[in-house]
Amino acid sequence: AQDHNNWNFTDDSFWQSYHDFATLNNFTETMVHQFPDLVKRTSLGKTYEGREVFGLTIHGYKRRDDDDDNDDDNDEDEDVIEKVYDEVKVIATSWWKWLTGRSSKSSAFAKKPSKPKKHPKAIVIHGGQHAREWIGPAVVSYIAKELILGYGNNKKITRLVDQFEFTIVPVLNADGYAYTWEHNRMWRKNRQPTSIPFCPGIDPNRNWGYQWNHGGSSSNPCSEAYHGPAAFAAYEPKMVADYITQKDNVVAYIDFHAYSQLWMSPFGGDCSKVPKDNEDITEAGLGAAKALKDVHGKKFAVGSVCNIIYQASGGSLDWTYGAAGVKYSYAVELRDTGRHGFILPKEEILPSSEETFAAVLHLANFIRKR
Ligand code: ING
Ligand code: ZN
Repeated sequence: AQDHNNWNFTDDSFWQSYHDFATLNNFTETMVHQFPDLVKRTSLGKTYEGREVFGLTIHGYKRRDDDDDNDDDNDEDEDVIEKVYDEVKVIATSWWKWLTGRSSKSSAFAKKPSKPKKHPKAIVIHGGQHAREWIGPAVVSYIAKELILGYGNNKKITRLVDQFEFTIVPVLNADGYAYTWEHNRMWRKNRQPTSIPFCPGIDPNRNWGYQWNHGGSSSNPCSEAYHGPAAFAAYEPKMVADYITQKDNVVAYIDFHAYSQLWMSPFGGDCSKVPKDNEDITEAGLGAAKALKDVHGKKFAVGSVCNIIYQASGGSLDWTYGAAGVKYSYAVELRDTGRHGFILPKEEILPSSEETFAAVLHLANFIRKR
């Protein structure tokens, strides 16, 4: 009711207020129509109440796939090197012929092999796993917008969008999100029925199928952290897990929550377990937090879910890392640190989006250079 339907998504004012599920869908739909070569709309599936959960996949049509492109600004340099290489080859080949009277059979001057085309590495980002954490969908939509509008205009963004396929899902828990707009602003879980008729809703972030029900979750359907009757009984974690499984090339995953200003890594369920990639994961996380702080000065602490907030099993990043092998798996608690909590003022949406976008770019660039 608070939202209207003729927004200009390139205008800052859109990014300075919260939007309902229909309007965010309108945004994704519009992006696909305006940038059909760059953006595709992906349906992850339907929720219990029948809402379709949409994501945008964003990937550059130049499809460079240049994994060994290791420097910061060497795009032109590479073209020059290629040209020099060709010239040297011509000269060397003719000298060889003059010396030996034969054409070159040497593989040293064979044409530089073009790399086999492979499907790009994927980065999956979503907000809105928890209904009341409205800053998540806002920030995540903004990230999609920046990647799309930056493509072809901003060199760093262009390179990353050419290199990676981004899948961005603004609102994962669509039923819960709609419920917070229409009935109860503080609702957290999804809206599917439980064994107790007056206590609907599974906590989607206690229902993922890696060490499900191993502490830090509840078997009581009336609890805010109800882990559900079985792993992946909730629609939302199941649809993301299926999506990641069928892609099989996901290198990074970020699940945006609020609030507390934390950049968190696995694990949440088992506090004694340390990821085997912990050094890289932490280095990338610290870099992301620094990139974030450089924008508006906000401090984000970095560490594992279990060490930095509390034990919570059945969380998203434990599954993406532990079961799906997504090396850079994170859960991020966005602004603020508790003054406003879930009811973050709309004046903070744009700054929060800007700083988080910087962090995501840093992470993608970190992975690109590995
Ligand atoms: N925080 C998350 C929660 O589900 C979390 C923290 C993230 C736990 C990832 C486990 C895994 O409790 C909020 N604010 O929801
Ligand atoms: Zn949350």
